Amino acid sequence: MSAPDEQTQSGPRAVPGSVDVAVVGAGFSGMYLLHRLREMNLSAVVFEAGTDVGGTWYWNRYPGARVDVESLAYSFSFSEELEQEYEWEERYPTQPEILRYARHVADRFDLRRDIFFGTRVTAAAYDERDAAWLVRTDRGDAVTARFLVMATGCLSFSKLPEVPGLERFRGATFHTAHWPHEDVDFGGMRVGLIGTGSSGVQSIPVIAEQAADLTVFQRTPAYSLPARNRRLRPDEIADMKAGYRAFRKAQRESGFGVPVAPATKSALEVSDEERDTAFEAAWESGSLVNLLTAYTDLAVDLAANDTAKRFVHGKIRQIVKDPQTAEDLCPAYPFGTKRPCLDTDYYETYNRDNVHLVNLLRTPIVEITEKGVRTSAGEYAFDAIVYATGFDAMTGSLTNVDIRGRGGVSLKEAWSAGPRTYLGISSAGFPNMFMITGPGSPSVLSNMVVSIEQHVDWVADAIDHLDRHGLTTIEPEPQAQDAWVDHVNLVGGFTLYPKANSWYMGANVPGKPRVFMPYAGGVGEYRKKCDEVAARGYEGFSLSPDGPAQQRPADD
Ligand code: N01
Repeated sequence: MSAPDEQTQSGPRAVPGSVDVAVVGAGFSGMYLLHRLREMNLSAVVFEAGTDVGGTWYWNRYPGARVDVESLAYSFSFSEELEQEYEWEERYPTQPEILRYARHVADRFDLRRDIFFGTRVTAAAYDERDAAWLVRTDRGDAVTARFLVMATGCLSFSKLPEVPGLERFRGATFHTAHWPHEDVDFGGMRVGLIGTGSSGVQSIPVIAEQAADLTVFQRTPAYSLPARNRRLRPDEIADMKAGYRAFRKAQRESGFGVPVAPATKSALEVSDEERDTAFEAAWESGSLVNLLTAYTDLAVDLAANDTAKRFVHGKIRQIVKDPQTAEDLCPAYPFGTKRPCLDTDYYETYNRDNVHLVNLLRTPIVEITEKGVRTSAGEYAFDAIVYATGFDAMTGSLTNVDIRGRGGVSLKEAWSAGPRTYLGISSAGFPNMFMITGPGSPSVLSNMVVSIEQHVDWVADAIDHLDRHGLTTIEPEPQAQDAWVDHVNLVGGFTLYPKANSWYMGANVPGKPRVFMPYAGGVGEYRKKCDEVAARGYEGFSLSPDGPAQQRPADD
């Protein structure tokens, strides 16, 4: 173990010059990892660009922001005391409630003393001679670490629309992923909102209630299901707390990190009435996964998927009174192939007199002007524009840090044709660097907290294994990585996911390689694979006492 020795400065506390592990990000991943590392008596430093813990839930403060996994399931399982003492209020908690939870965890486990807030990691370079990472920040810190862990989140590098004139607009502008910390009041304002993914779908009904007028610019409609959110009842909280161990086991063995009864029938083998009853129950249940998992083949067979697609289209046409608006809101791509949304009164909001939908497929945005938004049909004037335009997902938060592995090769170069990882945890050429919920792992196709805990535990155990066996470096073997990338593509290819232009595919970022990035094999199967790899002495990784000898510089 390296002892914190020489010090560099970052704010009032001194950043240690050398640690065992440098962690980037103090969201759920970074917080739990720090806790695990401390339990192992390793020295660690966490750098966080925000001024507090929480990651996603620190940045995404837009009106209506909630998680769409139930609170009692979207919570840490590593501490039974934490599970028992924490009191969730709502079925689907608001952003402030989740941030409160993150802060509680930070305080309860005394995490803040090793976290450097307001500090962004700008570069990390692997020194082959010393088998260590040199991590640099925007505050001038330089820290040497035996291990680097990127706990930077899958949806944290935000993007603006690729249209000219963004800087010209004279009114107020907002991005859902960088919402101000103080209250924003749209009262009396004409607001334009671009983007109808989860962030748009959640914020539109709330902004519509405040604004004088709201115009929504939609390029691709979302499939959105009603959340049926409510306050939790004391009896259901007590039941969950009494049965938490069995529930956590079921989460870990499930497909999405959310236990659901496995489907037994094809959507095409049942009568229309039976299917409608099942779909109606899923719609009423207020769940993100119940509709997609109602039948065995909805995610893999187009004809089966069409039945779910028609069902949701029917609901949209029933709710939205203006027929043209209803048609514009009906997605053409298969259900579930872009991330579905959970909403409160999303479709109902289009029945309000002060809400208008602009279909960008008919009239694309030409430019942002001083007054507002110009489409091919004309100019719309606004007092404020909200960009709900999403993220350079899964890879953006990794490739936009100047990470350089062996031979000075940058991660951006190494992934120029798409991300290449072994197990979504690490990448060949980047020894002793781990990613929490990286591309090639279930990550965004799962309850993130379940996947985060699994990765953090795996990484902590891997470091422990190295230390116990007198080993210094761990790095994927290129053949194992190639095989894993092929497997991820093969499994993705069995599903309908590649059929949509989604951020899962990198399709929302011009020029980004079109690759299905998450692993679609399910969190249970994936966990088994990771456990097997570890049990077989980290099969597919090269473990070395002093770094891969053949890679050492000639003068060494
Ligand atoms: O981002 P998105 P998000 N011109 O990428 C449109 C998680 N999340 O922030 O689809 C016009 O989904 C873009 O159009 P298109 C969740 O995993 C979770 O909403 O690319 N439009 C799309 O409509 C989610 O999936 C929660 O054609 C442009 C929208 O902007 C993920 O984060 C809440 C455009 C972006 O939607 C991302 O969600 C919020 C352009 N140039 C987020 N560029 C919960 O747990 C982009 N768009 C509830």
